[in-house]
Amino acid sequence: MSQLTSDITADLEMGAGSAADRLTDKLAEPAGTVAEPPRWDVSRVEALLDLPFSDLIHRAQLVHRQYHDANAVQLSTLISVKTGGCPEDCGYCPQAARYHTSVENQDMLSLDEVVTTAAAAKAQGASRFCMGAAWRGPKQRDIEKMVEMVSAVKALGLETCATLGMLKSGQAEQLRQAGLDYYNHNLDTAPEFYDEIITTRNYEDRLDTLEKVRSAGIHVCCGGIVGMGETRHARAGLIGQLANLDPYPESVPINHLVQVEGTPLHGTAALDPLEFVRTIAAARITMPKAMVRLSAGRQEMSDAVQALCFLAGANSIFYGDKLLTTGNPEAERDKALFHKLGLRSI
Ligand code: SAM
Ligand code: DTB
Ligand code: SF4
Repeated sequence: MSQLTSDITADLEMGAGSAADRLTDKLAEPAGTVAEPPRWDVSRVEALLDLPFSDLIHRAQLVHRQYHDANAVQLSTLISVKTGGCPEDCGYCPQAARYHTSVENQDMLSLDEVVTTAAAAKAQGASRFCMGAAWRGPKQRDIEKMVEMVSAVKALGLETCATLGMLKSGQAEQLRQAGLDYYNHNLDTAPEFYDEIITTRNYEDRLDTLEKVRSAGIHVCCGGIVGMGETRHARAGLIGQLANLDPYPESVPINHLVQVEGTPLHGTAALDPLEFVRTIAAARITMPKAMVRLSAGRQEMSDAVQALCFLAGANSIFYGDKLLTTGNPEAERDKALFHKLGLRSI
């Protein structure tokens, strides 16, 4: 056990009140100036992930209850507005043109199709509607269509989110103008593992798009994928990168890799579900005010693992029977799960 882990464990053993105070001092104190070290260097996040499971979940619960209603979960529904044929080489993605998967390419949906789906999502209880496109980044004519979609979805009274790839100067402002509340752009994994997963865009490109989103006044939705064969150290690296964004993202999707036949990552050794739960807990502790979304991979998860994710601080899910191209639990299964756990949707 590392020194930091044993310090944290000792704190937790001192009792709930003092443990919370001391851990807040030790782990959650933000750095005030650029000259100071990052708030969450990898070893500090790794020390969290190394905690005994119950201590980690206890700590996550303390943070979660300090900032959120522990029984409320936000619902976002996804739609793929343009599917497949993507020029990028993300090793997990069924929409990359270069991999032979069963995804059928679909040109951009019409405004009507998007609005009808958004209205149905709202009627089912979703509060946010996220529009995704299989692009390296949008062209100007794509932005014009997205602007129409965003304003029409916003007019339904839903929060709007889009994930369209890398943005060029001025595009984020146009989306903001149309009423875009959130832009999703993931870091995906730790910097040192990144090149094994994607080569057609680099980490800096991603940070650059996040900066454009932030400067345009759009909320940042940024997370990653676990279960891609990364080490625990790399999971700590991803969480550290996210937590050290200044400010950290308002919304943090933690995806479990959905293994799709034909993609390079198909056949990756399965991740222990408790490691996934630990990653959620680390996201919660390091980004206390963020909405932490239990994202892709829920269809393959038992109710028990999902319940542990909520206990670890997840307070958002993708809702509706499809993610972008792969399956997600049916709304009825989620309603039954929420009922069983006494959760209410927001
Ligand atoms: N093309 C845009 C981009 O990549 O920036 C937006 C859409 S892309 C599909 C959005 C995110 O979905 C990716 O960054 C990745 O984190 C996630 N994703 C894609 N395929 C996945 C899979 N098989 N399992 C889990 N997450 C996945
Ligand atoms: C995110 O972090 N996860 C969502 C959303 N942002 C766009 C996408 C998950 C995609 C899973 C694979 C698929 O359905 O194609
Ligand atoms: Fe393209 Fe996005 Fe898939 Fe990467 S994750 S291949 S950029 S659709």
